Amino acid sequence: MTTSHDTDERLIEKGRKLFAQSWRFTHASPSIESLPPMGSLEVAFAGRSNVGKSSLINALTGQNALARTSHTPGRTQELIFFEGPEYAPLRLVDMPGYGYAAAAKTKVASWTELIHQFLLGRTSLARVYVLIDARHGLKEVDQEILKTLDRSAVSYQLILTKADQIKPAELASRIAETEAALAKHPAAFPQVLATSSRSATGMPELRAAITRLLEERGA
Ligand SMILES: Nc1nc2c(ncn2[C@@H]2O[C@H](COP(=O)(O)OP(=O)(O)O)[C@@H](O)[C@H]2O)c(=O)[nH]1
Ligand SMILES: [Mg+2]
Repeated sequence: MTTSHDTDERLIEKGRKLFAQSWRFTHASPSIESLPPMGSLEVAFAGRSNVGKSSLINALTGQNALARTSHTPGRTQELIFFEGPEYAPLRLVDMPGYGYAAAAKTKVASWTELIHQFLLGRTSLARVYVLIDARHGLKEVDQEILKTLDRSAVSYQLILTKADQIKPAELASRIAETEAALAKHPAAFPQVLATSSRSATGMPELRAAITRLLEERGA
């Protein structure tokens, strides 16, 4: 008999193996015109500047220098593509951060346009993870992205980052509060994942979820 517990264990192990392979940088796009041709399924990571997108990609793949992490917010303003092993065609996309207050208005407008166009018009995009800082919770700028995702056909889920920075009780209430806010977004996964790139909390579960997605899409 196969139980859901067996399924979870199987996906965790398969996810571990998938992400233990070698991942590599393949492409950087500063504009919609320069995107790589669609091919493999894509999983994108969106969120405010400094929320931990690049760190999460590094933690997922166990490759600390894969995605560039920065102490200077607003640096990655391109869509950055990474590819995995041949047997599992999958791309990870590190998205430009939004909500960076110190940037020029015209620049912010063009980054915002790039983010929203990508989320709405990319049929190879299979899932978007929207990262939210566990210390701060959902902000107004995040709501704009959720609204765009509600209009797109993409499945999306929220991830709380930097869970190591707050106490367990505070994390539990942040999760509950964020899940409550998702009631207004029926297109989103109702559950929120809590992660830490520093302690690797939530990484096995996230790898398993991406592996499940690949299986569902027959990739
Ligand atoms: N404590 C802690 N710090 C983190 C974590 N993830 C990222 N950071 C830090 O947050 C800052 C921004 O991370 P980065 O991945 O560059 O964010 P991005 O702008 O969204 O790509 C860096 O100083 C990281 O070291 C985490 O899980 N825990
Ligand atoms: Mg980054």
